[in-house]
Amino acid sequence: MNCNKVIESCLLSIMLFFSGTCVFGAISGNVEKSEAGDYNQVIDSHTKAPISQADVALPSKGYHTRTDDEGRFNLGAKIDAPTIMSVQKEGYKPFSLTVDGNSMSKPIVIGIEKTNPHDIIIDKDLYHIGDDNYSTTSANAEEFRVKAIGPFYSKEFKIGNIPTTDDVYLVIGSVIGIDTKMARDMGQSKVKTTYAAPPQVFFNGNMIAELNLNGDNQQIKIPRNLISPNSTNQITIKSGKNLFQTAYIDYDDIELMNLFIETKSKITSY
Ligand SMILES: [Ca+2]
Repeated sequence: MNCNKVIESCLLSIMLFFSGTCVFGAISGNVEKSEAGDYNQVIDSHTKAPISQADVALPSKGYHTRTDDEGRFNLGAKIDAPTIMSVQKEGYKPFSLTVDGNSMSKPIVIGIEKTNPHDIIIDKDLYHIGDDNYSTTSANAEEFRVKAIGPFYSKEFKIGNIPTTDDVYLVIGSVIGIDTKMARDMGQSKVKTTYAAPPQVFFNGNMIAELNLNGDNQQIKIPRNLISPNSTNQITIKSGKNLFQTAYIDYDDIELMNLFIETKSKITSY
């Protein structure tokens, strides 16, 4: 393996896309730049061993493949706009990365991480939230191949007993299509004349974050007093409304993938 530089995907995306809740050094995966002449590969981020039979997909394009015995894979689909790519393997945290034709023009090595005992995978599927009514200049509009589930996503899931010494985070693996003013100002959305309110994230009915930008590995700290331990908890993500459409309600159409709960000990070693 000729890996000379490790770039955590969080770092990779945070510079351009991130809204500011990311915690460095504690993310669910990373992308290692490989030297030219290599191939796409999935490895264990700690042991660096290749991972065979991992599922690699571009869900919005309906494209699926698997890594071979050396962890190698080819993307047989043309990527002309930012698209969510996912890598899934039993025993590992679900991984996703927003890729485009440029980022996939050179081979990449993706390091995925084993799940921790307290991690909770809420959802590994891709969802389109909104109303299927969007401008062709919207951020990532050309990638919306999955029918909208409506203006919000909601799911109940069990949380066990989390040590009081742990901080708890909701991690959104990837999100594309957000057309907020900030996304427009950052060049993520090409919509010139309008923008939308940010999608809102609720935990057990309390708003814990607004998503202003598209990107990967957005980590949102969940206040401990909102968590019901050893019980069912609920996550809800509501799409924002187009703030310039008064004749009818136009929800911002977004796509998101990979929701999970990560816990981190407050006692960290650097
Ligand atoms: Ca819409």
